[in-house]
Parts: sequence; C-alpha cells; structure tokens
Amino acid sequence: MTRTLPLLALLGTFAASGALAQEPPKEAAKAAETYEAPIKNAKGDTIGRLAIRDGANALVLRVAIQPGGLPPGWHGMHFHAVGDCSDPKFMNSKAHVNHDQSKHGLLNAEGPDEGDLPNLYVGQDGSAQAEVSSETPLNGEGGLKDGDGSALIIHANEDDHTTQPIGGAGDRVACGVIR
Ligand SMILES: [Cu+2]
Ligand SMILES: [Zn+2]
Repeated sequence: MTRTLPLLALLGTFAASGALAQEPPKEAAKAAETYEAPIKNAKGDTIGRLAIRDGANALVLRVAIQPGGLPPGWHGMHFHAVGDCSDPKFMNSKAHVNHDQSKHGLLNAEGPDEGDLPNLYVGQDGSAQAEVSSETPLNGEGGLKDGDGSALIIHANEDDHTTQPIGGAGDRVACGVIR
C-alpha cells in the first residue's frame, strides 16, 4: 500500500494543476448574493440577523440571535407570506408561504408547506446560531422576494412538524423582513 502513495500524490498534483489551468480567475467566479436583514422582537428591538443565499436547488438561511434575544429552548421557525413585521404580534406577516395548499409540517405526509423550516435551538444565554436550507427560492417565481415579500417568523414554542396549522408553535415572538 505505502509504495503506491508517491504515485497517488503525483497524480494528485497533476489533477490539481490541470484544474487550476481550466478554472476562470477567482474574480470571475461571482459569489452568490446574500440577503441580510435584522430580526426584531415584539418591542421592535433588534435581537439578531438573518442572512439568505439563494442557489439553483435550495436557499441557505443563517440565523444569528444575540445573547438575551430569546427564551432558551426550541422555537418553531417559518417563512410567512408577507414581508411586514410592523405589528407587535406579527400577524401582518399572515400565514406560512404556501402556494399549493400543502399541509403544514416537515414530518407531515401531506406536507410540507413552502414556509416550513427546522426548529431553532436557543441556548441558556438566549443566543442562537443556526444554518438551515429550504427548497423555497429567494428570487424568481414563487420566491420569498415576491410582490409583498415574506417574513422569517420565530415562534414561542417548538414546532412538532405535524399538526395543523403551525405544529403547536404558539405565539410569534420575532420577525425579520425579506423583501
Ligand atoms: Cu410561523
Ligand atoms: Zn407550515
């Protein structure tokens, strides 16, 4: 086995230089656009930030909640249909993004709807860092940045990913506008 290692290393070198020669310069490989927005609580205070990168097959959402931002534990997290976080209960954000009348829930056989996301875990200090993906696009047809935008809503309780309409996630406690 060990005698083949130098040859493998050599092949590796050739492969690497070949790839380098064919790739366009780094500047030309344009990084995906990142949409960023504050996440606010019911009092309108900023408690964190969201960042979304859109790709061909999925978007990737990052959520960062600062210490003291939310109560510790699991919290349901969804994309809601309207980009409006202006009222304290965040009801202006309407229901989940759902263009085809799917049932709610990542674990529901008749789901999920397009707003469904994994739960967010908030640590003992009230902070959270998470990265999740969604097949719902940010841009284009059926995307989060449609005419009235969308909102990232964080709920008081855990989403069970099964029951209607929101998996028992309870009140809306934080909101970030996506427009
Ligand atoms: Cu929700
Ligand atoms: Zn849902």
